[in-house]
Amino acid sequence: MFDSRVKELLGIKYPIFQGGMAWVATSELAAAVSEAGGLGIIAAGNAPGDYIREEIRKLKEMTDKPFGVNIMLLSPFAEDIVDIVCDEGVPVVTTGAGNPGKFLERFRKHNIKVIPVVPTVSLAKRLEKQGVDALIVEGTEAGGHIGELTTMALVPQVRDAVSIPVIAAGGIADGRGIIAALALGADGVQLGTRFVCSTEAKVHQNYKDKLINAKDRDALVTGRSTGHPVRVIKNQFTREFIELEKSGASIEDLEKMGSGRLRLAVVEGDVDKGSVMSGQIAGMISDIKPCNEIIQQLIQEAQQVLGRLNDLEGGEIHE
Ligand code: TUI
Repeated sequence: MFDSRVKELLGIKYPIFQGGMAWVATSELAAAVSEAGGLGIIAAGNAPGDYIREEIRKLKEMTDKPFGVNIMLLSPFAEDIVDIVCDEGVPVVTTGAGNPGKFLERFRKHNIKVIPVVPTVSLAKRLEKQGVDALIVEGTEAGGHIGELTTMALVPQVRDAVSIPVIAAGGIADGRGIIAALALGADGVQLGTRFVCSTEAKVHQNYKDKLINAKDRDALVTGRSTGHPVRVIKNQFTREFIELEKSGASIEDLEKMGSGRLRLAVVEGDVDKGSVMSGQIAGMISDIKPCNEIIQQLIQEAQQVLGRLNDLEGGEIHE
């Protein structure tokens, strides 16, 4: 079903990545996804280097399968994390929230496969020229910090503009989404919100419940005026944040209000005052189960969808 390029590049069974979600994507979650045949990814988020070094070592105790570390480029510790991934022999690095150009030479020297998240065709082309191994092409349906374009519009445009493998992200939570991404020209997929609702995600139960109870229009975007739009589930915090945004508050005040909110929701379980980051597909998720069951179900569903499409008589679409 899947093209073999990503599997061969990374040595994984299925080209299914687990998104590098700050606070959520710990060594336990990443190890579980890698053990299940996908690519598990530890998120560095805004965490300091020593903590991430420990997480990498913990993951290596739990699995000997390939894994990745996501470097959030807005982090004050991003440079330290680059040192640490080079030091610890991490096989794959993904990056988010910026252009990783200045670090690429060092990753190459350490034989690290680099797969940046891109929200535009222009950044995709620039990074291909600079020698990255693949791209995660993330549409605005995703949770957390997002770009403008939808997965539907962005993936085929990047596909046409580059020849390296493309991993589609944003709005994918089941087998239908996987086949849709492949139809758009992707070689693999990345899922975030689906893996938050897994047994192994060390996320407060209140956060998981909030996602499971969410409906289609509950994920909205805050912070467009700050230049850092973030998709979250609406709650008391988003109402207060939007009110402050409308009142013409400074970017500094808005960023101060947002700081520490993700931890508050994920770790403390305060889903009223915290930031419950989520993709638009939260309304599709109705259960919490182990990562290996999630991945097996994704594969099974994708095969069923392919069968259904093949059964369309003569490949024609009927009225
Ligand atoms: O990074 C993410 N999602 C995130 S990061 C995060 S932590 C955070 N919290 C509040 C404010 C800001 C960050 C929560 N969720 N996804 C990957 C992603 N990368 N989405 C968009 C981008 C991106 C944006 C601009 C990648 C590159 C880029 O380049 C701009 C440039 O410099 O060319």
